[in-house]
This record gives sequence, C-alpha cells and structure tokens, in this order.
Amino acid sequence: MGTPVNIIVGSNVWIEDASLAWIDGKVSKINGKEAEIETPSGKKVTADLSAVYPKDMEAPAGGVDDMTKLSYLHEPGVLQNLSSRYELNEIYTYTGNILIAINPFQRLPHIYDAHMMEQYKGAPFGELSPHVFAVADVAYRAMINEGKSNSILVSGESGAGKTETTKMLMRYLAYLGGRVATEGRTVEQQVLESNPVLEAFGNAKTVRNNNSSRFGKFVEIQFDKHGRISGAAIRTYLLERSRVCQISDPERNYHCFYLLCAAPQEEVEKYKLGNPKSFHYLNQSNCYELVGVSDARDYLATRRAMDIVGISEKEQDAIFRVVAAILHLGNIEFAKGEEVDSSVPKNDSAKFHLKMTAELLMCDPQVLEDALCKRVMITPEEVIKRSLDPLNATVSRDGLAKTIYSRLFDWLVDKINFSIGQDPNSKSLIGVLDIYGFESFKTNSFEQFCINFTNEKLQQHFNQHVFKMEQEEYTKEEIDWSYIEFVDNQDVLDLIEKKPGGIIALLDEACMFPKSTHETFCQKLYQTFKVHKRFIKPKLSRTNFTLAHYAGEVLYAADQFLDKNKDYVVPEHQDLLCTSKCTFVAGLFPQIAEESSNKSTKFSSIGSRFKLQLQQLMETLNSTEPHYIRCVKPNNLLKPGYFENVNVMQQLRCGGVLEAIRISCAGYPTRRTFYEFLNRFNLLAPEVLEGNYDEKVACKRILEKKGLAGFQIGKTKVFLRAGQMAELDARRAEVLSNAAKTIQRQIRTHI
Ligand code: AOV
Ligand code: MG
Repeated sequence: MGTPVNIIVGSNVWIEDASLAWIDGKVSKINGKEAEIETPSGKKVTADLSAVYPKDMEAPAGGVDDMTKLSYLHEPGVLQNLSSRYELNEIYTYTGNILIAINPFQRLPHIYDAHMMEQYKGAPFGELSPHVFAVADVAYRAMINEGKSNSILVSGESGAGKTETTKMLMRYLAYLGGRVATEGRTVEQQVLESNPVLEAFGNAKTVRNNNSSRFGKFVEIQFDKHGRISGAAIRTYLLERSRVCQISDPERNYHCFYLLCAAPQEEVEKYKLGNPKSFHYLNQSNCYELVGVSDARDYLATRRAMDIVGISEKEQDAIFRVVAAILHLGNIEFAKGEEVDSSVPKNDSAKFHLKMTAELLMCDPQVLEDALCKRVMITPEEVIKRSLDPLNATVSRDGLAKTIYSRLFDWLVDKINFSIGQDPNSKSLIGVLDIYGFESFKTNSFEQFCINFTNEKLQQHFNQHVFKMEQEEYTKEEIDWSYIEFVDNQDVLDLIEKKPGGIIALLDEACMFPKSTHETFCQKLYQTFKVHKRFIKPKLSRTNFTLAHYAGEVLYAADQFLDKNKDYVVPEHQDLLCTSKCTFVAGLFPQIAEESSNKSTKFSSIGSRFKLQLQQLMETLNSTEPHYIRCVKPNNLLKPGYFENVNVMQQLRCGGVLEAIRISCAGYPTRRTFYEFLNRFNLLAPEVLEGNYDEKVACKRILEKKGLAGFQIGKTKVFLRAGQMAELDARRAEVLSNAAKTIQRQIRTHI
C-alpha cells in the first residue's frame, strides 16, 4: 500500500517484522536502496527502502475513528490505529462505510444500554463514535427514507463476534421498530427470543469459540409502512450434523444436550438421564461444563424463550424427549450376532438404552432394533433382509441420530417462522446475515468446502459493491479516475459451482454412480482441472486437492466428500419414525407420497441444495442496499487485552478490508447530488444561489470559496476526497451556531 515518500535519515518509519507484523524505528542511514533503521530498543535493522513506510508522528495517540482520516494510509498505519484504539476499549472503527469490530472478550460497560440506543437514534452517521447501532440506524433510515430494503452483512472468523454483533443489531432494530409493549408477545420480542432457542440447538463449544454457531443464519426483519416491525423470517444454512455423534476433546456437543442433563430433577428422571458423562455422544470429550455458564439456568431460559416464540408446552416436552432419545440412542452398542455379519445389542445396558430410545420416540423397540441392524434389499426377484455387522449397525445408529437432530433443528426454525409470522404487505426489510467466516484448518473437509464457497460468494458481493460500484459510479459521472485493479474471484466460483463441470456437479455425479470412491472422484478433479490456475493437485496425493481461494490456499481432504454430500434418509429409519405414536416425531418424518417414493432413488445432494440456497441468498442480498461489518478476533486465547498483530492483519486481508481502504481512499469516498450538496451547504455561500444559477456551478463555487481542492464535479454529483465532508460540515456548524447566537441576541433585544 503506497510507496515511501521522502524517506530520509531521521525519518520515523515502519518496517515489516515476522512476529509483530510491523515495528517502528528511526532511519539512521541510507545506503542506495537500503535503509538502516534503529528501533526503540536500540536494535539496528536494515530494510529495502521500498518496504519502509513513513510513520505519522502527528497521529492522535488514541487513534482515529475512521481509517479514511489517517494521513498515511498503509497497513502499519491501519494496524497501529486499531491496536491503539483497542487498548482504550474502542472496539469499533470505520473504514468509510465498513464497520470494523474487534472482539473485546469482556462486557464493556454501558456500550449497549438503553441510553446508548437513544443516542444513536437518528444521529447522522459518523457524528458519534463508531458503533453497531450507527450501522443499524443508517440501514433503518435508508429503508424509511428510500423505501428500499437494506441488509447488514456480518462476517469474520470463528469467535470474532459475529453472533454477538448480530444480536446487538437485532436489539437495536427492535428498539427502533418496536411498539410500546402491549399485552401478549410482540413480534420484536419473538424475533429477539429466537436467538437463545436457536443457540441452544445450533451452538456448541469449539476450540475457537465457547458458543460457536454451527449453522449460518439470515434474519429478515420486515417493516410496515410506519417503520414498525411487522414480521420476520429466519433462514438457516448447513447445520453441522456430524457433531451430534462425534466430538473431539475439548469441544462439546450442542448445548441442548447438556442443558437437558441439568434440567430439574423430575425431568431428568422422566427421561432417565443423569450425568452427561454416561452418554457416548457426550463423553468422547472431557469437556462438560463451560466457565461462567450454568446449564441449569440456561435450560430454564431456553424454555422461557420457547414460550415466547410460541412453542407450546406440549411441543417443548416432545422436543426434549427427542433430545433425550438421541442420547440414549448413542448408547446402543452392538456386538456380533449369531448369524454371520449380523449384530445385536451388546449387553443389558445397550438393551436398556434401546428400550428407552423406543419409548421416548414412541416406536416399537423391535422395529427400532431392526432399523438399526438390518437393511432391506430389493432385487428384481425378491425382497431380502440383510443383516449389518456391528460396525455398520453403529454407522446406521449415528446416521439415525444425525437425521433426527437435523430434522428437529429444521422444525424449530419453521416453527419460529410460523409463529412470528410473515407480513405479506411489508414493503421493505432489513436482512442481517451471520455466517461462518473463511476457514482453513490442518484438515479441511466438505464443511469447510461449503463454508469457503459461501465466503467466495460473499467476497464477490463485497467486491462488486465496494469496488465495481465505485468504479461504475465514477464512469457514469464521467470523472477522472485511474482504475485500481482488484482481484476478481469469479474464476474460483466457476470452478466450484459451474454447471456442468464444476466441483459440486462432479461430486454429484460421483455420488450417483455406485462404483465411485473418493479416489475416482479426485482423479476426475485432477483430470478436469489440470490447468486451472485456482486448482492445485498436491504432489503424491490421490485424495486431496487444494483450492486457491481469495483469502489463501486451502487443502481439502476428499475422503468424506461423497458421504457428506448425500442427503439421504435410510428408508428403514423413515418407516420407523413416520409411524411413531408421537405426532411430533411422526411429523418430523412426513410420509413421502407413494408416487414420489418411487423416485426415491433420485439423488438429492447437500452440495447442490446448499448452492441453491446460496443463490437465493445472493438474490435477496442483491436486491438490498448492503452494509458491512467485519468482525475481528484479536487473539486466539479468547481473552481481553491481547492484540495479536499478525493475526489481525491476516483477518483484515481475508475480509478485503485493506483492499477496501485502498480503493475508497484513493478515490472520492464522499459523494452528494448537486441538490443534496446545495441543500446542506448553500449557507456557506448563499450568494452563489442568487439569480439564475446553475447547480453544478454553484457547487463548484462553494467548494472553491471554502478553499478545498482535489474534489471532482461529475454530471450529477459532487465527489469529495476523504475528510472534505467533515471540513465542510465543521464550517456549516460554525455558521449555524453564529446564526443561532444572532437570533438569540435579537430575541433578547426585543424582549
Ligand atoms: P462468532 O459468532 O463470530 O463465532 P461470537 O459472536 O459467538 O463469535 O463471539 C464469541 C465470544 O466473544 C462471545 O461468546 C463473547 O464472549 C465474546 N464477544 C463477542 N463480541 C462481544 C462484544 N461485543 N462484547 C463482549 N463480548 C463479546 V462462530 O459462530 O464460532 O463463527 O461459528
Ligand atoms: Mg456465531
């Protein structure tokens, strides 16, 4: 970013440093293209002049609230600004219209209280300190004034604070668009209380976040013509199903399992639960409790939230009965049966849990056992019941647990949507997106593939708005603009989603072809994308592939891609549950009509369905005015007070924040139509509007009279450089305040 200007001996500069990202120092010598720099600790370092950046010694100690106000806009400047603000607990900083939010990992006093909400209500953007409320306020005002839908996209890596930010946004919107509390539940209350319900069933402790959302969420808040909340719709994406039966230390399963184990005694007894340590689905990890969290209290809170979102007592009982059933199901262990390759419940304990599962799911225990241990094979000649060996019976059991749980989660989402209700007359909405950020682990599987695909999509959306829109606007207005290149990621998107021929399409093909394995799938990928510059075949590997994402390369292990892509409910499981005597359970597994069940061989894929969901999401987003919030995780310790430079830098790069800063500052971040401009600033030079005036000329005169330079006058708009709007506003405030004083004086003299 930027090139060094006038670096001389004595200059204060920033230089790159492997562990701290950037360190500052003073230039002590210059030899040709190299500079010798002395750091405050007395160390001497040499660096190439092109890698030395000037340090702004005038920069305010507490940082600036908008990056566009920095005098030297480069990476070290940005980082220094964020870090010095973070030290003062100023966790929010603007970059033009983008809000950067750094997780404080502690409750900061008062920053989200009612008084704060009152302050931000209707305040012009940028007037008060940066805040999530300000972003929500802009979105709300824009919606009211322009009648256009808005969306707020919150992104960041796991634990960066997306969900907390989203909740604050929702609270603020509920405050703006809420009604005075009347009897009964209000829509906004229900919208807010949907959060604890979904978190209980869709969040879990992971190594990265004690309350990690294991699903993506788009909440669409609908408003009536008076700007009041009139309905809402929640869409969720890709719940992590594997967690239900597989967890690794020190993570946890979904919160609801632990909540239920901590429920009041009579419930625990009713469901024959007890210590979470006794359940296989929970005891694969040694973590049962969370610091600062009471599962018992959260159980009651979840129940209360369920009441508010309109889930009846009876339904709640059924929900927790199903949760308990899953725990018992996981404890059904299998041993070899008498026949070859068959299996039976291993011992009395397994039999007990089988009986409990059947009881809780209200189905026949023998049918349950058969559904777990046997498969019906239909051949043209006959129908054969084939036994499964203990290993396959266990796979069948886990499959059943995952299916039930994901149906339960979908039921909750549907129920909440139904109960909050949609407003068919709503003209505009504000959508809030809380979705997993880019992920790159040591081993990456199908989940990461989908997550990173989402992020590519959102990155493109971001690019298009921040960059393309900017350029298009300049072109349309026919003003000077040296185009800045940005990396377009359409090629990665094509690689993933193109039909036919993209990775998802090839995966579906592989899943439909009975003989394919992950190896044949990978071979096909290697052949097809031999020369694709975003696809890399790792040397020696036969089952891995690397994609060059916008945020970096990610190595995917394809060994479970085929299994994870199959959206398939074993017919025996379906038959078992759709005949449950419990209407709730049966309702989770509606009987498929005879006609379509013949087509049940028709393949349904998670990848393709997800792609479609994403397409719909993008369509919705494209019809809205977007606002971006980038959440940043300052450290991996999840503790307050630590600001890890390299870590933060990496996140700013991945989120496109640095690119956006570069673009918006290089150009003209502020623009106003002539009319708007004159409306606001004519009082700076009222004479320019006298007589027959031309709007364009009048704008230019005002700017010149105020001694501003570097701005541009387009066809319909004035384009201002970073900081110029603030300067004009300051002058305007002066004029207004003088005028007010004069009036007061006049009034006084009249009295
Ligand atoms: P995430 O949504 O981005 O991660 P969360 O919103 O769950 O992250 O935040 C993680 C934790 O950081 C929270 O549980 C809080 O303890 C803390 N935190 C975040 N924001 C704030 C804030 N503004 N004030 C105080 N504490 C905060 V994930 O869902 O894992 O991708 O998948
Ligand atoms: Mg989250």
